[in-house]
Amino acid sequence: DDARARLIRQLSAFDWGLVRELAQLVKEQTFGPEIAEFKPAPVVPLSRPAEEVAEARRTGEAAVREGTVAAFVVAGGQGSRLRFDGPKGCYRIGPVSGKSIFQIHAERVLAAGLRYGVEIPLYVMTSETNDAQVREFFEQNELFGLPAQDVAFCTQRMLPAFDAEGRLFLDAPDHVFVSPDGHGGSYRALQSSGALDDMARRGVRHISYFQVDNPMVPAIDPVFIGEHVRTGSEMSSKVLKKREPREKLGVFADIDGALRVVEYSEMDDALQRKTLPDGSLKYAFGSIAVHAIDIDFARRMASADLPFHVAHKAIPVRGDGGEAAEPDEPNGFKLERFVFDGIPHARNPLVMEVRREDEFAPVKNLDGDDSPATARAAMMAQHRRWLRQAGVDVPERGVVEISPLFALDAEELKGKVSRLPVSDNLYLE
Ligand code: UD2
Repeated sequence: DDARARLIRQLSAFDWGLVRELAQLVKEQTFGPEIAEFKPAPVVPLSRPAEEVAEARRTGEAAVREGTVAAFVVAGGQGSRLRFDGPKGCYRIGPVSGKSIFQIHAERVLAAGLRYGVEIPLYVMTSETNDAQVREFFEQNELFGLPAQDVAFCTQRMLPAFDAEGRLFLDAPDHVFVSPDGHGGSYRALQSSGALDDMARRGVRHISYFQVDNPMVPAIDPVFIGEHVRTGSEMSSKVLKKREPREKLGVFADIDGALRVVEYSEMDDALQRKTLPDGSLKYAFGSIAVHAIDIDFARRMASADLPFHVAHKAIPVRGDGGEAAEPDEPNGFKLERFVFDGIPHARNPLVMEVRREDEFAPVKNLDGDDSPATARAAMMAQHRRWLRQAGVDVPERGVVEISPLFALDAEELKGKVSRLPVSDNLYLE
């Protein structure tokens, strides 16, 4: 009876209109990622005049100082590729300190607030799969020093997966398999949790959006915010030069005058490798999933009919013994919305280039590319560079880490450091 009650409770909470729609979508969907050649979107390049950058910085700093910017980290994903038992944000990435990714993000928000003399709120998106763990982690760590009124959580929606006939999966006798509805669910999560209202009350107008899996991302980037504000963009995005043509990053496209992201999985090999007459890569820039989003725009997107993307995945199913097991081969279809599908609806969407070595080292895989090892190496290389720029002689070997609470960038470090004792194991806080 208990099990039956549980199952009925879960089923009663489903939005059946949507479930039917999604089942239909799965039944009708055709696979074929191939998208025809398209025009790459214009990018605000790194190589613009210094005065332009300075002006953007001034505008952005003023916006932050006035309290119009909030930080928002999406952390509702399952991080299955990392095979880490827990929310990805709890992964201890600090090369010396062993700080978690969440701590690093939170300290960047705190440090930016101290720098600009304002309380910057941090909103964290979780999903049913990790919400309790994430909240508990923040509480255990005393919100990493952030005041309680400056930290808020919102939880994204879960959706069932379907087989090719549009049927649901049971992963327990009394439970239908569900998974998070994609980072595109963040608009709705911000709205339904009251986060957007809370932002409006505080005078926040722009959201600095980033993914939990990138420990190098500046939580608050005045230059980016400044470009976003001064161009009157409703949703802006950061890109960088791809490491190689097939790097798994979405590409910004100008399709019939509208800006949109073409996911890497939608482009075939030949298209990804396409070159221009001068031999350079046609789709040279990749999205690092960092956005500046206006709150009024987020509110609009929360009720917009953004598309669902269908992914063929291995769905855990209940075996004869009652235990759920993940099959070796994909057996079903998950549906997700993507945050960047908002971009074609935005006024003056802007795309800005940044340097990889300054802000992108994602933790996706257990080893190899985009793993904890490559992220730590990139973080240490950045901190060595900052130290050298500050006139400190740092050895190539050894472990180096600079806490966001000590310095957020090379400039700040320079101001604080005259002579430092340097050892093999350097940690500055
Ligand atoms: C994403 C982008 C890719 C590139 C790359 C940069 C997509 C489809 N692709 O690739 O173009 O920008 O990131 O690192 O987004 N998340 C949630 N809820 C969900 C699903 C994901 O919060 O329901 C979060 C998740 O915690 C993670 C992030 O979104 O921080 C990225 O998700 P992913 O690992 O599915 O995206 P990925 O690496 O394929």
